[in-house]
Amino acid sequence: MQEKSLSAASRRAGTYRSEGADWYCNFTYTQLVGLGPEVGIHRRDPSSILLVDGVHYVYYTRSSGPHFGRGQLGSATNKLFPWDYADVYYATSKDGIVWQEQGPAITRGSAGSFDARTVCTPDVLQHEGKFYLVYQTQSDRSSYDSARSENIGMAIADSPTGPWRKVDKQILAPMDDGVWFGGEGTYNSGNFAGVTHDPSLYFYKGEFWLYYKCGSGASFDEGPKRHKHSGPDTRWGVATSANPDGPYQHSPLNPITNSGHETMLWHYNDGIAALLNRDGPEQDTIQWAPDGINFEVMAHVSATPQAGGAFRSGKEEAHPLAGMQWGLCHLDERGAHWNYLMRFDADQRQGYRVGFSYPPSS
Ligand code: AAL
Repeated sequence: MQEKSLSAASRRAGTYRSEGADWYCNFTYTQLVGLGPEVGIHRRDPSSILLVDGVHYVYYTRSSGPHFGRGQLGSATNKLFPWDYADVYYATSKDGIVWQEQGPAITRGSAGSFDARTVCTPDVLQHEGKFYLVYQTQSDRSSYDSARSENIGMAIADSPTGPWRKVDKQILAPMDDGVWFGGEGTYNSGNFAGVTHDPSLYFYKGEFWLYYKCGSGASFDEGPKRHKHSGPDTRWGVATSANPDGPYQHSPLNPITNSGHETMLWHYNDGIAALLNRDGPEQDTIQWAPDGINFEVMAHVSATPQAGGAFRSGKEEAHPLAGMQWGLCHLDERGAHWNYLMRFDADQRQGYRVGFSYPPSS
């Protein structure tokens, strides 16, 4: 038989693997009661969600008052971002829709400490009767330049309501700034600022695995060059430790993704699955790594939740997407002046999958 001639697009299509419909979903969004839009208050970057004794818990960044943008870099007093001069608050809910803000879980440290200026973007892990909060910190330094002023902090409690005991120093500092891997004209060219943003903590293979956003474009003064063809080239790293509070070792394979902004991951099939949203050539994909490190694309998805924190049901092995059936995410300043939280649900009704419950039950 004569070989069919193929367009460039069809030739390319032959190089993409199909992992099956079970990895694919749409997303629906629901307004929350209690954590929705509020003039004067930013709520954003929600943690994973826990269910303890019939009550859901979420931790998130909360700040008040206006912010003035990166243009104020270097100013000692101005609030630059919605997550600047912020604290970590928590809220509870029976049904995942109506939430009651309970107050602060973690507040900024005293002047001069590594977490003096802001504590934000938390995640939470429940493990063997303890609760571990990890979060971004900014010291007293007046600028968010590539100086080593942003780190990851941890606090530990016996209950999701606290009291939280802060670990007295950062548990992870950024890798050095650097140059990607060469490949002029490819996505691996250019510089990056080493950061440790969006920490997310898991207990996996007998150790604590701390995923984070590890590269953020290039140094800020490089301007538009930071944005390659797929948006800011954020990527993720991981660091592991035998103990929850460290010392953590950055993986020598970092970065372990080439895309993705805020982290959201879950256990599946003895590996780790991830939703990579909004930035990079593999933006808006669901990926899976059999070893937690070497990720492959399983599905391309759209309208992905921003800064999602998934409900940790403990039943993640039931289905590829059981670890992110629903959760909270934020609408940030691209969509709302005062940032606020929303609920997302993974919806497979259009995939005709039988047996995937929608809306999900906890
Ligand atoms: C987010 C996260 C980190 C950034 C900022 C606050 O959504 O990527 O936390 O630093 O924006």
